[in-house]
Amino acid sequence: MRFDIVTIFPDIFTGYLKESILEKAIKKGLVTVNLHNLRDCSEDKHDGVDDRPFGGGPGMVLKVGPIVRCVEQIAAEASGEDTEPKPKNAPKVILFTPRGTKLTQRKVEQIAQNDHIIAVCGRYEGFDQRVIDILKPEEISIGDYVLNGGEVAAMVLIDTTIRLLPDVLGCQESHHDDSFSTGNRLLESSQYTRPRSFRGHEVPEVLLSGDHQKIAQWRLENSKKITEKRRADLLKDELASDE
Ligand code: 6GU
Repeated sequence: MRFDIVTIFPDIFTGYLKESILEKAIKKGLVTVNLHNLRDCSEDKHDGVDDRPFGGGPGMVLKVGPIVRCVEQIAAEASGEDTEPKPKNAPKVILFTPRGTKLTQRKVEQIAQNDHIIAVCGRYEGFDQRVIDILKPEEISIGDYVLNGGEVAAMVLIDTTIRLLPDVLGCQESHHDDSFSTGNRLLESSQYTRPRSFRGHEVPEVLLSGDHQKIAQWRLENSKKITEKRRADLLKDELASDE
């Protein structure tokens, strides 16, 4: 899977790309992440990528030209590249913005079907609408709160999609039982590891019993209790069934 990230702060990503599961996936050749500085696509010598909104109002708007040129250039280069295997489809363009549709595990599963994603990170007050009219991206938000920009959201998308790719996770970290994945609407049950006793707080006896059926039952009950208390909406979704 290939990601091209368009941002005015490419350095935000460098630490994240160098650690843990993502670093391993990149080294194994399973994931490629290319960073593009939007300023390299500005047309004026002052590196302008934003301007004041027509009609007035606070803040700045990301200009249409630099983003459209940058995304088109990435797509053109990718289609002309002599890579094996050839990309199956045109790249999917994603725009990160608080007014996008919300990223859910189901949406992540859909997006992970693409082998090439071009993700544009918003800043300031948003994008010139013509970016959306021309590139026809999917506008994505990661939740009902406001970030300073789409960079953290882009990292969330990379993180959530690559763990669904074959061979990215070891069996130790398998994603199949993850909360929110299709077919699982329960939050994780509580976990314990050594020591058995810490400051008078004991591990539940059943987990030490070796009775796997009882343990599975305890975990399911524990999951249900936690889900009911914190996220009753997930249980309601299950009743409403899958679309
Ligand atoms: Cl993708 N961008 C910004 N700026 N704020 C957000 C967001 C994205 N998702 C949630 N809040």
